[in-house]
Amino acid sequence: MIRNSRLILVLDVLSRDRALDLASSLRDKIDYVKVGYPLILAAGLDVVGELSRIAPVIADLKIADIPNTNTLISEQVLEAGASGIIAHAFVGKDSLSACVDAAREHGGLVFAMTEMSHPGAEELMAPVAERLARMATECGVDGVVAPATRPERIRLVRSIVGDLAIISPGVGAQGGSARAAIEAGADSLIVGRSITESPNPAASADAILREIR
Ligand code: OMP
Repeated sequence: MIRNSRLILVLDVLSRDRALDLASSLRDKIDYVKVGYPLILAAGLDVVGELSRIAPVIADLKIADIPNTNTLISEQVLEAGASGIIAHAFVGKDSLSACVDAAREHGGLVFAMTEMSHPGAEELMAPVAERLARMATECGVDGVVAPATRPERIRLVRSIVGDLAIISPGVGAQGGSARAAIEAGADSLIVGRSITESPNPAASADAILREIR
C-alpha cells in the first residue's frame, strides 16, 4: 500500500503545469502525490488523472458529509484516477463507511482524519481523537492521518490502529520533525511547502529522506 520512500508529496500549488512539473521531477523520491481543494479548484478535476499517470494520487478532499454525499464525492475522485482518498472520521461511522465502500469498489485506499496537525485541532479534535481512531479502525479504513506536529499523538494512535498505515502531515512548514514522526510510528510523511516552496525541491526532498533513513 505504502511503497518504500515513505514520502507523500503535497501539491498545494495553483498551477496544473507546476503540479505536473513537480510530480515529474520528484517521482523517484515519493510514493504518492496528494492533491486537495487548492489544485483541484484551480486546475479542474482532470488534473487528478493527469497526475495519476506520473505517480499514484491521494485525493485530500477531507470528505465530511452524509453517507450519500460522501459516496458521490468519493466516486467522482476515484473515477478521476485517485488511488486513495482522505475522509473525516468525525462525521460518524455511516459516513466514513460510505467512503470505504466506494473505495473498495474502485480498488482505492481510505485514510481517516482523526486529529489535525494545526494548533486549533487541540481544542475540539484532540479530545475525541482516540475514539475517532477506534471507530475508523472498525470501519475498515486502510490508514489514518495523524499529526507530525505532535509525535506523542502518533504514538497513541499507533497503539489504537495496530498495523494500519499512519500518514503524517506537519513536517517542516508547520514545525514538525520528520525523524520524530517516523520514530513515533508514522509510516509515511505528508510534506508540501518545505519541498514545493524550496529553491531546490529535489534537494529538500533528499534532505527529508536522509533524515528518516
Ligand atoms: P505543508 O504544511 O505545506 O507540508 O502541507 C501539509 C498538507 O497536509 C496540506 O495539504 C494540509 O492540508 C494537509 N494536512 C495537514 O496539514 N494537517 C492535517 O491534519 C491533515 C492534512 C491532510 O489531511 O493531509
